[in-house]
Amino acid sequence: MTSSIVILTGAGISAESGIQTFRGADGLWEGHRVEDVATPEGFARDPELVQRFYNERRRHLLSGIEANAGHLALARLEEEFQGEVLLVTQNIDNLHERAGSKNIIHMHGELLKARCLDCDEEMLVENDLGIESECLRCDSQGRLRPDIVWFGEMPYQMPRIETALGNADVFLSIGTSGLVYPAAGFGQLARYAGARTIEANLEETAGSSSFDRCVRGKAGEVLPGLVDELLEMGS
Ligand code: BJW
Repeated sequence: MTSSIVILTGAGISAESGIQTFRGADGLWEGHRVEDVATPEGFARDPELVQRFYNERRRHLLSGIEANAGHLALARLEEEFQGEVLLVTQNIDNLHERAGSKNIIHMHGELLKARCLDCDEEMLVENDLGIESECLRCDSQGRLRPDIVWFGEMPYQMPRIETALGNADVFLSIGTSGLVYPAAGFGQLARYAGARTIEANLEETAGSSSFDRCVRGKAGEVLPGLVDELLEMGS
């Protein structure tokens, strides 16, 4: 009997909604050096460039992008499964929420949130951020940063994630290249702790060998069937 499922999602699950993945042809990094737009040092060097990068992505997300069949299948799993489903996403979009998932950890932060470098207040943001942006709590100007976990920073809620991985009966990894740690190590952690591990991806990844089963195909096409299987195992 399966009573606890932990799911990890990456950029691949949002690809069918029209959000670019990071690595690969036409990826989000193309035209940008990772060190310039995804590190605290890059932000300190050129905050305007970094704000522009995330402002464009925020506008794109709010421009009519919708959740796809993959997001909807995972929301159905959470709704209908008799046990615990924890969805850990590396994505900073809000498509899982829009599909109806509730028990979510955004381990790499959220595009629609900003954080104040002075008072650490976290706030919702739908408009562009810039050097004139003011903190709603302490009023300081130009001290808001996108609430994103950049390279060298600690991802959010790691103790909660590690506990869930240690207790999982099934670990399902979807649409992630398995190149960025600590998420890239979750499959192995869960497997050592006794979980059955499944990877769903278009292609083989750096982490494929640490999964008991690999399902190849687009998330929106393979997840509805995989969710049916998991629901049967849990009943
Ligand atoms: C589909 C599909 C479809 C496409 N259907 N599939 C040396 C060794 C080991 C580690 C390190 C090292 N040097 C430094 C590190 C640590 C570093 C790291 O991992 N670096 C590596 C690059 C080497 N990690 C960190 O710094 C992290 N912090 C940290 O480690 O803190 C210390 C710590 C210690 C101990 C415990 C815990 C912590 C922080 C990482 C922050 C990552 N941030 C980013 C950017 C911010 C978010 C944003 O701007 O959006 O997060 S980087 C970027 O990569 C983004 C993503 O969330 C992340 C993962 O990418 P993802 O999702 O896998 O996307 P892609 O594009 O790579 O892959 C897409 C996949 O989908 C592909 O496989 C496709 O095939 C597939 N696909 N269409 C199904 N339709």
